Formats: sequence, structure tokens, C-alpha cells
Amino acid sequence: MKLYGDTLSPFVRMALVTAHEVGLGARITQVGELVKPTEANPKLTALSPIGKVPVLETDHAHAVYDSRVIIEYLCHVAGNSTLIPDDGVKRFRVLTLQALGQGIAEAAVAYRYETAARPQGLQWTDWMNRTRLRINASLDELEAKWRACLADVNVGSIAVAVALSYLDFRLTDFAWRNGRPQLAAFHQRFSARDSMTKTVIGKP
Ligand SMILES: N[C@@H](CCC(=O)N[C@@H](CS)C(=O)NCC(=O)O)C(=O)O
Repeated sequence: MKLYGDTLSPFVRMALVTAHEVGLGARITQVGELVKPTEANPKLTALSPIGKVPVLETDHAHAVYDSRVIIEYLCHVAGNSTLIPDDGVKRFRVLTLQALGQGIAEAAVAYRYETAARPQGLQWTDWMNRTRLRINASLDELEAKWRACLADVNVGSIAVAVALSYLDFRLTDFAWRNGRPQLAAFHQRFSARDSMTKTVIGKP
């Protein structure tokens, strides 16, 4: 299987962490692809008209995207039913936690594009303020309400751990640990997992 994209993208990293957690790490060949919000990458758009990473090309040459679908595909191929539990109550709790982690990552990537890529003078302060609020509210919710779900290894805890690492890498001024000791402890614990150390941001 080929996974397009590198760990600078939190969504690529979520997929890779999942691959390692379900025992498929060695089956993945990573193909680094340059992506820019203002320029289509022809290799990627040939696989996915959305043109974003990650895209997974299966051994049968099917393109699978986006990261959530890739993650589900990997669990399916591995026959893993713990990362996305079958049981109804647990399943939707975990999937909601995943949406929260992915939502933080989406907001953080968009914030990064706005602050680092958009030309000076064209930046939209109200949007930036709203996005900061969105991220901080999500982090507060994680601190207050998600401790039990974060204690397990599942697609939700993977998404949250990777999103927090992305904040550390790109948006240090968020200082997300301040006032959030539970979340900080979760991140420290989760970051020690093999799946995380093998997919450190910026390393191929
Ligand atoms: N919902 C998508 C988001 C993927 C995404 O935003 N990828 C970014 C990199 S972090 C990208 O490819 N950006 C290029 C672009 O905006 O054209 C997923 O979960 O896979």
C-alpha cells in the first residue's frame, strides 16, 4: 500500500499511527508529496480530485481518502475492532472523540495557512480570533469530559494525540498545556507509544 503525504500533515500522521497500531506499518510505503493550498499537485489530483494528503493507494490500485476513511480501511484490513469498537455506545463516543481531534487539527492547519502562507495585509483577524476560540474550547472540552475515552488506544485518542503534537510543532503560542494537566499527562503518555515515536513530525 502507498500512503501519499508526510508527517508534517497531522492527517497523514493519524493514518500512519493507525497503521502501526494495527500492525500494518511495514506494509505501507510512504510517498512524500508537496502540497500547497494555492496550487494543485497533479500526482495527487490524479488520485483524488480534492488534491489533499493523505491518499492511500491500495494493493489493488484503488485510491482511498480522506484520513478517516483510510483509518477505517486500515482497521478493516487488519481485522482490528478495538480502535473503532463495534459496541454502539463506545463506537460513537470514540468516533466523536475522533471528530474532536480532527476538528482541532483542521482548525490548526487552516490557522497555520492563514498566518504563515496568506500574504500580509490579507489576513482576517476576526476569523483568526474565532479559530483560536474554537481550538481552545475544544481543548477545554477534552480536559473536562474525555478522560475515560482518552485512556484507551482508539481512533479518537490517536487523533487527539496527533493534533496536540501538531500544535506543539506549528502553533507554540497556543501554550495548550496551561490549565490542562489531564490533557498534558495524556499527551506525554501517548507520545511514548511506538506508533508515535516511529512517526515523529518531519521525519520520513
Ligand atoms: N479532511 C482531510 C484533510 C486533509 C488536509 O487538510 N490535508 C492538508 C495537509 S495537512 C492538505 O493536503 N492541504 C493541501 C491543500 O489544501 O491543497 C483529511 O482528513 O484527510
